[in-house]
Amino acid sequence: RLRAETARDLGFEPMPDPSRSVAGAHALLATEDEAEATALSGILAQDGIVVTRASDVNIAWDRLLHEEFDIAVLSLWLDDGEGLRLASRMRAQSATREVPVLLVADTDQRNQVLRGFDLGANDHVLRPVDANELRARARNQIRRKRYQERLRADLQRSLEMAVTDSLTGLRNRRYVTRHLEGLLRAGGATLLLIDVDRFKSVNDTYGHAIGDTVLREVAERLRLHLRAVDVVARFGGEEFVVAMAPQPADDAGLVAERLRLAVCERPVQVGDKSLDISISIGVAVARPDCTVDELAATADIALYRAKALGRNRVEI
Ligand code: GH3
Ligand code: MG
Ligand code: MG
Ligand code: MG
Repeated sequence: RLRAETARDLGFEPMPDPSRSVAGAHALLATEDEAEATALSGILAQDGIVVTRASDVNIAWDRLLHEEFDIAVLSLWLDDGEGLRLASRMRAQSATREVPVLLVADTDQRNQVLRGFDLGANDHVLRPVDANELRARARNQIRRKRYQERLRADLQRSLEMAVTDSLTGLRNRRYVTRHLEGLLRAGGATLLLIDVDRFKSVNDTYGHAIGDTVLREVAERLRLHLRAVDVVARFGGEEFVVAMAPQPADDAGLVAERLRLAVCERPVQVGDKSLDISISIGVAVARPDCTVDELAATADIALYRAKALGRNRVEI
């Protein structure tokens, strides 16, 4: 488990921030009663909430679909009880699913309010509406919704980081291993194992930072010369892999040859330095029931042969 400090360093908030202003939040206010609409708008405006009014269910739904809201304040009795149906419709549609619903109800509508919770409403206020209560409940829902959005964005970012190699921006070893497992389960895979030639001497001659720049440039050339369906990853160190659908060895050899040329055809420019870089590639086509490790081992044998035969070449 992440320590709290680590989580904070990574930008995760432990909970919604109760001191955070809701000014600028956008509310949909749907009530059939003009006077109530004016009164509730005025109350919400005290927190800087921008209110869009809707006097019936159709107008409300249209607004919800076409504008971004942080909260929907719905009169339960809207169009003779359609308020609840609107709440449940909001939950059924992805565009409105995350918008909190605050019901405005009469004291004798408690049962409908309870049903409303089952349909996805988040909170309620009873008439006569107490200004401070409405404000507090609205703020609470808006903050919760914004927090949820942040968590979702953080999760997305974390997932992205978990599958990305930070030096090159390519997929990482973990990802490509899973991807290969999937390809093998689905019937087969082709693997290119790529190793930069005499890379140690790049580091020794020019330093590690320039070595890193070369790795980024090699990664970019590989990426540019592959189809979007082929997964290219940094496997570790100065090794890369390409995972492709099963195909005849000769076809895979042509792809590998294209990549080899893309790397060696023109020097890598780093500042005023011009470096001749090349790669060797081992190609492996999966046999039935082969595992990722077996596929990688086969490609490794081919790669070793490419190195032994002089480097800057493809072996199958
Ligand atoms: P060969 O043609 O046989 O592959 O020779 P080589 O020098 O590339 O092989 P070797 O495996 O001996 O050296 C690989 C070098 O790659 C060693 C290591 O310092 C360097 N290396 C590994 N990871 C990184 C990295 O992330 N950045 C940099 N700059 N260098 C790295
Ligand atoms: Mg190596
Ligand atoms: Mg080596
Ligand atoms: Mg090498």
